[in-house]
Amino acid sequence: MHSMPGNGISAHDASGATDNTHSPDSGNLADATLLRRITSPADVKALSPNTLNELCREIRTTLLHYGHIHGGHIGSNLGMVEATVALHRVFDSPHDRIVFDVSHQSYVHKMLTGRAAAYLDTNRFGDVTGFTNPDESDHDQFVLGHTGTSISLACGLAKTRNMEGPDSGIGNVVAVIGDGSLSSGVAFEGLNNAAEQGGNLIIILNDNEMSIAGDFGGMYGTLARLRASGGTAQPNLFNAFGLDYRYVEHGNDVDALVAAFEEVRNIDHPVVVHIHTLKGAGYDGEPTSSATRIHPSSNLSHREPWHSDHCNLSDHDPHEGQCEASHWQNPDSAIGKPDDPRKYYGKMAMAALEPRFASEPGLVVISPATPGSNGITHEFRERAGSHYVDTGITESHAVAFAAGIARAGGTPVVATTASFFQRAYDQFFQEMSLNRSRVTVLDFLGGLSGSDNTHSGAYDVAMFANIPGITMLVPTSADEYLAD
Ligand SMILES: Cc1ncc(C[n+]2csc(CCOP(=O)(O)OP(=O)(O)O)c2C)c(N)n1
Repeated sequence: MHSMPGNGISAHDASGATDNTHSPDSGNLADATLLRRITSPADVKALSPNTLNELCREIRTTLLHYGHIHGGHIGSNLGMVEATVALHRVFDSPHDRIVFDVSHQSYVHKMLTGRAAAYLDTNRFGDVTGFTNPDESDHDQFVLGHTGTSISLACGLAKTRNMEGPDSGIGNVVAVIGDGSLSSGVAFEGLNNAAEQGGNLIIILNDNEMSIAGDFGGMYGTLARLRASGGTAQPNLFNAFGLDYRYVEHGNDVDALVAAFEEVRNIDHPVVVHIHTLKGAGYDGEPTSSATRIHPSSNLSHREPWHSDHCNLSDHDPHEGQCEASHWQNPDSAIGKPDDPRKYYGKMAMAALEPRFASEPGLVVISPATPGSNGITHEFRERAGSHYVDTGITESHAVAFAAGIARAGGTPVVATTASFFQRAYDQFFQEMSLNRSRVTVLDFLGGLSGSDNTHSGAYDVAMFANIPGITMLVPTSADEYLAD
């Protein structure tokens, strides 16, 4: 059991076992009396300080209930409950601009900005989208769904404020970015711009030690040492970019966060506030009163399913990311549990590649941080060893990396979702096409599909078809798929 101080939140049992504590009926939403009264951030500010924990408890119950019935990025949002309450307690949105990276963690923000009914009332669950959207609210700055751009967008908002002053109508500018999203190259471009630009810019780094799967990359050792040292370890990645830096160990303690955010509100230069949170906090039910926070750093794989759900949270396969019921039945599943098409075809591809590892040392499967949703199971990754590389959220790098492997005579297979490949257009063009690099690309969820506007694969044919030398195959059956 992992617990945090102050608020008595607990998370998933380290064994990975999933309990059924949270049936759709668990938590009496009729009791969400505080949350029901919140119609704007002004109402959060009007609460007495000692009711903030109760508001967080109500929000967490609401998220769990919503997740059971509707699905969504519940793990990410559970970890951000206290931080979002503290943001709206301290900052003055929409005058102060809060930019959520990816924005999959913005459910609590939506609850606190006039949209709580869309999470409280079952028959209104479809009222809001899963990401921020300015068409929904003035408190939402951008339509987003891809990672890593929040710092750049925030730099842009801050630049205009710096140039136009009060006429811009922009106060503090806050970017909220996860540790996983920080691996996106564009995030580093944003960090690099921020210090040079100067002026007020507050970057909240929500470090829950996870991307969808585990984090990948040398940078994460640096973050771990910062966490272990209470933010004092050297080298400090953010100082190296010329940025001021603060650390908050108890990132699920609303009072600690309010204090930290108050310190940086109206700051006159860019600052990174690194907060240590727990993804899925509160998922396993009954609160614990333990004052000891034990973070499950040693075994995070069991938390991968918490990233997002498309159905009942208690119905997890502990090693899989989603459990969306669909008409796609996995014939290999002993219990006949259906896989969605991405997983179904992804698993099939991995099953075909795996026997080749023994005789093809240069065969490498590359996933830019999206293994679970594409059928690259935890078990497969373990067995594949160095034949599998999760490059982090790095589509551009992943494609260029594959081109390098191909040039050296290896056999790269790059797999991710079609809309994320948009990030790598130039690497497809230059590193792959102009260099005639032989790379196999597994392009999931391409074409017209049921995804939202931020994840639509509708542009993949147009994108790939315009790059010389790419042969695009669209199998219509498992036989065709494996033959390709
Ligand atoms: C360009 C791009 N690639 C991949 C994804 C898929 N994706 C969505 S969220 C996410 C992980 C984000 O991790 P983190 O920023 O740490 O946030 P957390 O969910 O842990 O709070 C990934 C890989 C994406 N949205 N955009």
